[in-house]
Amino acid sequence: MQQGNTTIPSRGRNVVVVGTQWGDEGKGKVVDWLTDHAQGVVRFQGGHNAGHTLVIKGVKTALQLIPSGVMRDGVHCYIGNGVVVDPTHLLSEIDRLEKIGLDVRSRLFVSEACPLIMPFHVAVDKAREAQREECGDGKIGTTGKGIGPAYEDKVARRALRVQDLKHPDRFAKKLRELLEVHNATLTRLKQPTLEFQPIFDQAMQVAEQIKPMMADVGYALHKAHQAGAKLLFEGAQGTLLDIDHGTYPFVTSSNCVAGNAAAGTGLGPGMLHYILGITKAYTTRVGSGPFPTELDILDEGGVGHHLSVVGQERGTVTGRARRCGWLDAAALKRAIIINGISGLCITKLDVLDGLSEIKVCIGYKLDGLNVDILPSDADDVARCEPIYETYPGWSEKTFGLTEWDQLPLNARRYLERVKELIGAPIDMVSTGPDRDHTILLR
Ligand code: 2SA
Ligand code: MG
Repeated sequence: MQQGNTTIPSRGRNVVVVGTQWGDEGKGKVVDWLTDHAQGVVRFQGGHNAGHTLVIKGVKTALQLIPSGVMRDGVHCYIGNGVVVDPTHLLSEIDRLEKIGLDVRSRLFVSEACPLIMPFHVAVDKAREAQREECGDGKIGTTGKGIGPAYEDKVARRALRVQDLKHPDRFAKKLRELLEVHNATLTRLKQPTLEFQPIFDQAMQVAEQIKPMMADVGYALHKAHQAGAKLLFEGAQGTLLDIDHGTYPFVTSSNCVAGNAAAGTGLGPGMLHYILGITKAYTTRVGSGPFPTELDILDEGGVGHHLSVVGQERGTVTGRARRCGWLDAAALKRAIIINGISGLCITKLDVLDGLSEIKVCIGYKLDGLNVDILPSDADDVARCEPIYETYPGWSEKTFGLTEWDQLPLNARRYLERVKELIGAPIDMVSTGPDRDHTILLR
């Protein structure tokens, strides 16, 4: 993968970009940067719960469902079968992008096999969260977009899919069945039920606009690859939110790990040549669940507050304040193994500017024992006490730097140590939100 006259080393040409933490690592910016030399960008999981923020020439754009490649003229954008699609949201996101002058419809390809998110999924998602809170079980802190209930229908083999939008009779039959299931849940949760007709009418209305974008995405990717296209697979959320490998049940409902770039698109795993892990120079988490290195973001003058304010750590979709803490190398180690990371991009290094000292968690004390990797059981993670290494910080500004040699000595030492601790190469460093605020290391 090339950028300017520099090159990201890869054994082949297709790159998978995944978050190695709890999401919001800055994947959107990196995908946009890499897209300079890609012909296709592909989403393979999640839905419009994702919030990928891009800053181009000082102008900020947040994407939720549409691949970040849309910001580059002529780049093809694919929504793979692993993504859950809210058709009404899809059209509103397209409209928003068209308003800023982008041509979207002619280069967006939506897999016919994507499960649809319908209004009752949103209602059930929200009602369940309210119930969890009421029962004192603690909310998961979902984005309230209906993601979990939509994936439940997929796994239960009853989901409405994008292809059903082409067949009104089939759509109506499946919709009635689904409404029965979800209205029963809503009734049990003491929430109003939903009616068939408005949902059906709305779906048929959006269907007309979505039909021209429907595609056999797996085959289209295969043909693009055969024709020499470089493809970028854009992960959403992060490894520690993965339905299988994350801090279950405080996770999202899809596989966020690199392996799903194949199953979630219909291209074989041998076509995934380079796995780029995106890691923020500290850690954030939005929503509930254990977070060993968490700091108090409300303690003014404290490091947590610094990270939250300087890093502008708020949910892109929900506006929620993100929880903040030190970098956790023991959690990263897990992410590197699961994803088979080829190289890392460390983002938001500039947020650490001005801190007198910087800590990294290198393992945990768990029930009196030393542990060197994030445990898989969330209850164990909640009992983990981080073991830290402490390094001197730097007072110089790293914001916007583009060369390794321009970084303060302590920043370089910090990155070298992180590399050693996690056992994966750092191939890129991002020093600000803009495309150009990027250092390439190899
Ligand atoms: P869901 O809605 O079922 O996927 O929520 C389940 C958990 O997954 C977390 N999650 C996220 N975490 C970080 N970033 C996400 N995207 C938005 C962003 C989130 C936002 O980029 O900021 O705006 O709040 C994202 N999407 C899902 C979620 O917090 C739950 O912990
Ligand atoms: Mg985000």
